[in-house]
Amino acid sequence: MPRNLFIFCLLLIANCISGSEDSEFCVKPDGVEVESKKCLATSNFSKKRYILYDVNPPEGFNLRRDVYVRVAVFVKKLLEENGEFDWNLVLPPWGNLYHWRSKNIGSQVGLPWGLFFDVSSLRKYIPVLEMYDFMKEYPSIGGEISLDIVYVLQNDEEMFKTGKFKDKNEIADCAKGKVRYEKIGKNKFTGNFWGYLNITARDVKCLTFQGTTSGLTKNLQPIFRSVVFDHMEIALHDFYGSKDYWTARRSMRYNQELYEIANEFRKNKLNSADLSDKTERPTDWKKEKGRRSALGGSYLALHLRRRDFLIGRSESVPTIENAALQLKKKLEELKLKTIFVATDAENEEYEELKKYLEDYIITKFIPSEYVRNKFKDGGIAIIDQIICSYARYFIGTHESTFTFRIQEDREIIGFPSNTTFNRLCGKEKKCSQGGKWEIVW
Ligand SMILES: Nc1nc2c(ncn2[C@@H]2O[C@H](COP(=O)(O)OP(=O)(O)OP(=O)(O)O)[C@@H](O)[C@H]2O)c(=O)[nH]1
Ligand SMILES: [Mg+2]
Repeated sequence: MPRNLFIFCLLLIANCISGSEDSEFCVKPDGVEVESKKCLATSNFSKKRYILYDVNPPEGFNLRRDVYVRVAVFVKKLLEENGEFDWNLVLPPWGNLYHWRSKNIGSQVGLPWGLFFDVSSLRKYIPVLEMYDFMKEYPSIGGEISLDIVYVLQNDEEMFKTGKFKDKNEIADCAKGKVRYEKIGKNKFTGNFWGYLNITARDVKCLTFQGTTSGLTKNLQPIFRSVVFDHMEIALHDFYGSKDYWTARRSMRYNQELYEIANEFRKNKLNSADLSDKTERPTDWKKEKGRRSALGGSYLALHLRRRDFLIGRSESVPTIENAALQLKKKLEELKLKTIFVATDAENEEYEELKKYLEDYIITKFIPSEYVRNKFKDGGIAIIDQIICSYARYFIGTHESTFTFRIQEDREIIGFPSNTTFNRLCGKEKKCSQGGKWEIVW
């Protein structure tokens, strides 16, 4: 055995035994059987385990935020029921999203969670770490990180054909053309690891999966220190709408600066402030309590989803003229004079709406160059959502996850639910309000 390799392995063993439990693992040098077994045995000294995940590339920002809740509840349960290991969730960087098309604001890939969310708040629910921190603390060889296994979740097409669903978790052949990993050597797969070229995996398996996230527990073998679940959107919520769901959701406070920008806008343009609006909240989400006494600023907020919704969901999306009629009726009923509009509409559509509502004050958030460059499309969307979440009354777009996230925030802030679960009606004969997912404390 080469002497330097022997010393390397000894050092690793020493690390595993004497190092803090936080960060060290034995790395198995490839091609050295005897030593690698020793190293593998000692790797059990460290209890730190990492869950990583990714989502189907076309999925939008707001569904991805929901997938986080599913995974966070999963990790919480692992910590409670599988306490032998220290489970950690690695936050997949944001980027390459279909809707994030603004130009001249710098790159919109590889964005850390801290840009949008308050990571210390997330940490009060489960241990999470940004990808760049994971890459610093996970062992690498020559700057390359080799993850233990990737499970690519895939639907059971048969169940979708028959409509008969039952729990399934089976290693299967990978669906043709859908897998973004390639074997390039013994124990080595490349692929789209959040855009990092220096990450590979030792193994990739496709998993026909139907069921909730907790069903994935059986795929976590003790020997795997790092497990990736790709297409995590396929795993369903364990307890959708339950207390666990809402606790995880409440931990998703936004980056403080985004609240400050939204508050500034509320104060200057909407005459809205927490004290008078009865929307004051503790800084620590864990101290927040259930209530239905929030009043909100004296404005109606509208989430007017257009663009792809005009094609994909034309039935449930009104014309601008019809939207204006619905809004007028509501403003009269509520005796409000001001509308805040969050929208992805073209400017002509926004101007058209203003034209139909000449007797009212209509405003939208226009980000400064600083805000655009720093927080990008995702941050601007969150600022819009925050402003909507503090309004006296909210009207959303049917089945938009962007709208759902606003509704959840309003439930957390403590509005009476009839001011929240409202939508613009489209051309449908019967305009149902859709699900009313009230908070559970
Ligand atoms: N700033 C801003 N952006 C918006 C608004 N509405 C939509 N967007 C953009 O469009 C994206 C919405 O896409 P998704 O997050 O997929 O939500 P959705 O398309 O409404 O819902 P799904 O049908 O479930 O995908 C956001 O992430 C924003 O980039 C809005 O009111 N304000
Ligand atoms: Mg979408």
